Order: sequence, then C-alpha cells, then structure tokens
Amino acid sequence: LALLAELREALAADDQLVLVLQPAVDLATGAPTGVEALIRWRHPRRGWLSPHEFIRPVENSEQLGTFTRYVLDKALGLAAQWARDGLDLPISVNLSARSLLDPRLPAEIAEALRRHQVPARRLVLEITETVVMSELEVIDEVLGTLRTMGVQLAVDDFGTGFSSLTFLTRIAVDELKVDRSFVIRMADSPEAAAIVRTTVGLAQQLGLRVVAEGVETAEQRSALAELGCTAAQGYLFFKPMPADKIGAVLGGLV
Ligand code: G
Ligand code: G
Ligand code: MN
Ligand code: NA
Repeated sequence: LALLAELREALAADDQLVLVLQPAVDLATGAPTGVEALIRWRHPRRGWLSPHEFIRPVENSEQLGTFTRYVLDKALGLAAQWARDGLDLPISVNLSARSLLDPRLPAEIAEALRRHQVPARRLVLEITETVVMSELEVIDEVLGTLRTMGVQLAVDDFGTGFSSLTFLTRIAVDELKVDRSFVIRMADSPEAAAIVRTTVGLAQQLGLRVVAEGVETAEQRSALAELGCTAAQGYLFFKPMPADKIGAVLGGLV
C-alpha cells in the first residue's frame, strides 16, 4: 500500500509526523490538569492528514510498533522539555488497542521514560475499552505491568465500547474520559445526560478522575459542573495547538 510505504519514509525522515497538543482543564479553576498529544501527518504531497486517514491502516500493519514508539518518544521529549521549563503537567498519549498485544511494550516505555528522565506518573496512556476477548490475558498483563511501573491509564471514549464495566473490574485505571457524543447530546437527550451523570458517579465511587471530552459551549460546561464533573477538554477551552505554543499558553496558568 502506497500510504504505508510513505509512512515508513515519514517515520525515518522524522519531519512529517507531528504531535499537536490539547490541554484539559479543571472545571472549577480553569487551570490545566494535563495535555493530550494528537498525531498529525504533514504529508509532502497530500498536505495535513488527520489520524482518521491513516491510523486504521497503520494499526493493521507491521509498522504499528515503530509508529507507537515514535509517538511515545516525541510525547516524552515534550514532557521532558516542559519539566525543564517548570511546566509539570502529565502528557496523555492515545494508544491503539492492538499495540497492547505486544508484550515488549512495557519495557520499551520504561526505556523511553529513563532516556527522557520523565517520571512514569507523568505519562497517561489513553486506551479504548474495545479489546479482543481472546487476547484479554496479554492485555491484562501488559497494562498491569505498566500500572506497576507507575504509568497512568485512562479509558478513552468511555461508554462507547462493549465491555467498559467488565474492563474496570479487571484493570485498575486512573481516569475515565466521557465520550464527546454524550457531551454533545446532554442538553436535549435525557439518556445522554443520565450516562454522563452515571459516569461521573462511577468515577467518584471508584476514586478515579473524570474528564468530559468535546466541550464546545458554556452551557455544556455548566451542565457538566452541575453533574459533578471536575475536568474537561474541548474547543471551549483549548483547541489542539502546536508544541511551540504550549509554553506561552499554559506558562502563566500552572
Ligand atoms: O485529533 P483527532 O480528533 O483528529 O483524532 C482522531 C482520532 O485519532 C481520535 O480517536 C484519537 O484518539 C486518535 N489519535 C490521535 N492521535 C493518535 C495517536 O498518536 N495514536 C493513536 N493510536 N491514535 C491517535
Ligand atoms: O478519541 P479521542 O478522544 O482521543 O479524540 C480526540 C479528538 O477530538 C481529537 O482529534 C481532537 O481534535 C478532537 N476534539 C477535541 N476537542 C474537540 C471539540 O471540542 N469538538 C470537536 N468536534 N472535536 C474535538
Ligand atoms: Mn484521546
Ligand atoms: Na475520546
């Protein structure tokens, strides 16, 4: 496939795959609680590509491991830079479920954390609950090792997978991210509002952080605060931004 050959070049050339950054904020204070890294591909001929245009083929290719290591390396490089600048914020990285099937992942992450001298707790791995039932043992082991190392785990798009609640009984996680689809429909769907309220309550009872995604309006922000949600992310607060902007934008807020 042309795209995958081009990705191989992009990974080697090291100047096409770029992380943009979107902070999450504390709903009570507005202070940033962390920063999510989102990949973009500045393709030499096709222009800027969103992950929707290339993640699926990458996940189904043998380049997934190289791609995952590349993203983690860039993200930890940024976290190390922020720490030098006095900005001690955790960085969240989206992991493809399939990369959790590689038993070498924890050792690779441990090596990258050491190399960049970033404490494990400053890395948050965002995972979706949609895991292949037959591979549970490998994934449990990989995630368990990562958690023992001190890496934090977040369930991304919470409520949209098959096995979210079972998952929570098997894997200790640190954070639930309420999927944007529920936040968008909260105002006119009692069902969506109930799901947000229940997720916030579940997080409270399990002692987890909860972050609402895709907040675009002040109405959504106040509805979330009323439901007891403590943190959020979305265009209302910050759009994803290039790495060289983050210091200027967050420097005064942390
Ligand atoms: O940033 P954007 O809204 O375009 O992201 C689209 C999707 O791509 C989201 O589901 C997001 O989690 C995913 N995504 C963004 N960056 C990465 C990445 O570095 N690795 C993986 N596996 N997925 C990512
Ligand atoms: O699946 P995941 O939650 O990682 O997806 C994150 C994606 O959501 C990113 O690609 C980001 O660009 C997008 N995003 C972040 N905030 C908003 C928002 O307020 N509105 C919309 N429509 N998309 C958002
Ligand atoms: Mn995410
Ligand atoms: Na999400």
